[in-house]
Amino acid sequence: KNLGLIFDLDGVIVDTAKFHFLAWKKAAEEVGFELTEELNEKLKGVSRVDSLNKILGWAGATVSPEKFDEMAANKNADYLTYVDKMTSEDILPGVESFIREAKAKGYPVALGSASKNAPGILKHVGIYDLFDTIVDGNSVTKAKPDPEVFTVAAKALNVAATDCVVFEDSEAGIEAANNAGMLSIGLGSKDILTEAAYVFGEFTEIELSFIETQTTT
Ligand code: B16
Ligand code: MG
Repeated sequence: KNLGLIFDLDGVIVDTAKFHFLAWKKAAEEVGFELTEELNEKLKGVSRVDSLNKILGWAGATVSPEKFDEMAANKNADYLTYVDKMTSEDILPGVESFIREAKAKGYPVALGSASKNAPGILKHVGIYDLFDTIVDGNSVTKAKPDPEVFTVAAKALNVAATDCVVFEDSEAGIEAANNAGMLSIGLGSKDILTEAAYVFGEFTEIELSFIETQTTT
C-alpha cells in the first residue's frame, strides 16, 4: 500500500503551542493588547511574521519596520527560552510509537511545519532522525492554509497527494491539508477543527490500521 505520513510539529509532536502563546502574549502586551487563548487559535500554524501582523491588526497598532523586526526577534528569543528546557519527555503521548510503527511498515514520514525552529526542536527532543524529510518555515514561502508545505513534503516522499495523510492541530493546517487534496486528521477539539476528516484528542487514540483503510491506493 502507498501511504505517506506528514506530521505537523507544534501541537502534534510536541506541545510548543503553549510556549508560542506565552511568548506572543508578552509581545502583544507591548502594544497594549491582551491576547486571549481563543484568539491564539488563529495563530496556530501561522508563520512568525503573519502572526505578528495579525496581533498588530487586532490591537489596531502600527509599528515601524524596525520595531516589527525587534518584536518578532524578541518573541522568538522568549520562545526559545522555553524550548531550551524541553526534553524527550515533552513528546506528546503516543506520537513517537505511532511514527515508529509506520516506519517499521515501510511508510515514509515527513515533517510539515511552519516553524523555522523545527529542526532545532526535533534535535532537542531527540527524534530528528525519525523523519525521511523535513519541510519547515525555512524551506517554504507560502504559509498554511496554503498547501505548499504539504505538497513539497509529498513530493520529497515521492507519494501522491491522495495517498498522503496529514496530522494537524491547527485550523490553518487542516485547511492546508484539505487544499492539498490530502486526508486531514485533526489533533485537538472537534469544535475547533471542524474541517478535518477525523479528529482525535491525542495519538494514543489513533490506530495505524484505521489510517491505512482511509486512503485510496
Ligand atoms: P517559528 P507548526 C507553527 O508551527 C506554530 O504553530 C505557530 O504558532 C508558529 O508561529 C509558527 O510555527 C512559526 O514558528 O516562530 O518557530 O518559526 O504548528 O506549523 O509546526
Ligand atoms: Mg501545529
